[in-house]
Amino acid sequence: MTMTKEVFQKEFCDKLTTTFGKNVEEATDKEAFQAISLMLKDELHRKWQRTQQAYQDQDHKQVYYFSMEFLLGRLIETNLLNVGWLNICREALTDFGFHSEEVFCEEHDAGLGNGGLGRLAACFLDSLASLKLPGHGVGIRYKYGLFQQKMVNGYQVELPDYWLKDDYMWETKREEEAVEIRFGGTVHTIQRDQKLCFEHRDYERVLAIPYDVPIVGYQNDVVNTLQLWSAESMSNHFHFQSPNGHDYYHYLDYKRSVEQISEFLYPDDSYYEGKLLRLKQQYFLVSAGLQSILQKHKKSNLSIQQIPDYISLQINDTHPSLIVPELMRLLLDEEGLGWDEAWSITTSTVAYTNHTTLNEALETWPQEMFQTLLPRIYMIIEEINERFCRMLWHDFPELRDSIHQMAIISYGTIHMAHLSMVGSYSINGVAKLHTNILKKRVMKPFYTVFPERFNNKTNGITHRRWLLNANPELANLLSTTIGKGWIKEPKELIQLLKFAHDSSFQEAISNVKLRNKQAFASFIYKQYGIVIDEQSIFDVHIKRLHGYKRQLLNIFHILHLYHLCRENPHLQMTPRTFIFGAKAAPGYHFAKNVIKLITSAAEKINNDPVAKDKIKIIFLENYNVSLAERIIPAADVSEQISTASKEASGTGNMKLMMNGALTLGTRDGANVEIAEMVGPDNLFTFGLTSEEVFEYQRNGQYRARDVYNSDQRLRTVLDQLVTQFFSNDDVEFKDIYYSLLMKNDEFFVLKDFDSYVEAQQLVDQTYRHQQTWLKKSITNIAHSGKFSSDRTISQYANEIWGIHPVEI
Ligand code: 26W
Repeated sequence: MTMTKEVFQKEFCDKLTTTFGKNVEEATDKEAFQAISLMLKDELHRKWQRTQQAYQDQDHKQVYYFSMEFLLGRLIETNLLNVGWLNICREALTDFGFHSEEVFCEEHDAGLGNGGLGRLAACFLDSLASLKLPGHGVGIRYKYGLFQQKMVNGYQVELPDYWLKDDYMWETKREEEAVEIRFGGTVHTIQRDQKLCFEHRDYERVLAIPYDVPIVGYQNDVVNTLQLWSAESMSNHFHFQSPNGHDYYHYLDYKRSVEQISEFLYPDDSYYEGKLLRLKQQYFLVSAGLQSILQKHKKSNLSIQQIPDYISLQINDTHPSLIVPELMRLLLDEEGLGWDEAWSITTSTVAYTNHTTLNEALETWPQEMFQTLLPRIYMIIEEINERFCRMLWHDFPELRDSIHQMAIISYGTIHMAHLSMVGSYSINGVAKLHTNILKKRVMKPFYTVFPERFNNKTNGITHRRWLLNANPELANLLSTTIGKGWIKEPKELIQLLKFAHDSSFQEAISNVKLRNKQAFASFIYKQYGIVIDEQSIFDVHIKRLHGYKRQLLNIFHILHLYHLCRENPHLQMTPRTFIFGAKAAPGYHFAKNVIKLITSAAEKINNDPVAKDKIKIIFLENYNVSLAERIIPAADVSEQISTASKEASGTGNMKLMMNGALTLGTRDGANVEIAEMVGPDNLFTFGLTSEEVFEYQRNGQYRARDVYNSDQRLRTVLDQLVTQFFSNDDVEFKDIYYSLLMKNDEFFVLKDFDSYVEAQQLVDQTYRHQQTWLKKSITNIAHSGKFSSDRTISQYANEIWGIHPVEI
């Protein structure tokens, strides 16, 4: 039956009655949300079953995207849009006196990820389903997602994110598909039928239970699966026999330690810490996911040798890289294959994506800890390592001096990136520049050995969430101007170029932006009681807080502007609202200091009459996916100012350009490709190039102190950090000061300052010519189609996975 408003309203009322015993007048927003999700669930589950049946019947290769993070945000709007009910639902709710936005906000934002890597995984799932591709996610059902950030006196305080408190409406528990995971114990070598076998004894047993979340394609009947695994204890692991209660207390200890495994998401982004529990999580994910995939494979009467023809396993960074030895273990110990055959299957099935070249983010594990937790897996890695090093010695004499740098295990440390490269058939970076840096520098010797494995897949974002849903007014304007084709084929946005100079279209674009800015301003007023000027430039810096992302450079420029205002109260400048949103890893001292610096500057500047009509600083509390959906449509300027070479790609840059913001950026990550598309006149580029950064790192000739000494503006700003400029507490920003002057400014903040100030002046001047600005803005939207994750996923499907669309 096709859905109409009348049918929707009737079913909605029925659901309210049968679930809550209420009618529409009595129902709360939360109950309304739950009723809608239940209606959707009925619809989705039918399509879900049909999709899975079609995948089985039609004998398709499927891909599984293994990731420790899926940063989904809310799903209600996506699901409504994708089944074609969104407008009907909005109208129906309005008729009944609900505000649809408030009803949708009842869904808890699912924050099972830190930042870029986790959000990318969520965008990829959306594109897989929307392109009718048989691809699924495999992750962990953390009881607590990324912490909630609360600001107290300008400091970040972390609170637990208990997102499951009201039941997660989209998940289905599949107890019957549980599998067992084994930790610890000892491995014994035994002879069985002339064959050497490995027997794992005295291990701890953990039950892994999958919770399936439907991933709905855009109006195409496809529903794929995100399988999230939860750890539970096995009561039959114990024999309750002791009369003094010892067994029972042992059981309680065991239960607590098991449930810890899927308890919370580690809040570290691009900074690695070798925590035992994280290693447990990684093996738990990989072993549970793989066992369940292999079971399904065997059920469809396919042979083990056919695995590479029917399955691709993509690993999202090295976090799931234990998939290599775990697949080997299953093939050797459970299926009885020989090493060579098992290795050939494994290395034709696993593919690896790298998301960072930062040294401090590369995963390694201490051999001893690893061996105790995963004795059999360790043995397999040892064997992989030995064979790999032997191969290098024989086949690559020119690399003999590098073998110790390429080994998987060296000096008591296991290198997960090495394991990932040796064990997979594809190794990809996430933007052109990043892939070249991998090939030419970070992974150079591996590129010599496996040149055919390396490839680039520039990231993308789902335009359905980030344009169609987040910015409905702009989406409507685009559709009335160039037709609706862009929704299915985002590259069609290029037709907008014809209208870049059209003054009535410019005006329409400008009106949409203004209304989005007004909506955001009223949100800010409600939330923080701060009034912001809708006519000011909304200058947006939203991403995790990290040294290399250089929020510090931004705030230094603001402090400099403030100084100019104080010197000259009649300063000519376009009013600006600087908007920050960022969480810092709880243990990252420097990042937390930068947050405090931003909030202290906000406190001082926002309350100074001299700067009143010129500068406002907003630090948004608890930046997450849902908040991003509010800010991005209202942004004028997109801050993408990482130290060149450090940001693998960036994806916020793409979301912002797609919504008409102009990039102010370094030549880093995907900024390079954005610049290539829109041309140098349609964004603001500044700063050192990656090659210059590498050269300084090599020759050691950068002297931060010289820059400080020779630039009066920087001296003023930096000295304020250690005097009583912000408050009475003069120690607060000493660490930032020292990191720049004593530790020689690792991220070249001072070095790029002059060039950044100049670029910011150009932003100011350009904004004064609204027609010029709007032309640039339209040009950005027109070229943003390339950065849809539909393009990215098509490339993965064709060039890495070999999977094809399925007709349901
Ligand atoms: C083990 C600690 C840890 C945790 C997360 C190390 C590294 C990570 C991720 C790889 C960090 C991350 O999210 N990287 C980002 O990935 C995005 C998607 O490809 C890119 O757009 C960003 O540039 C990159 O920083």
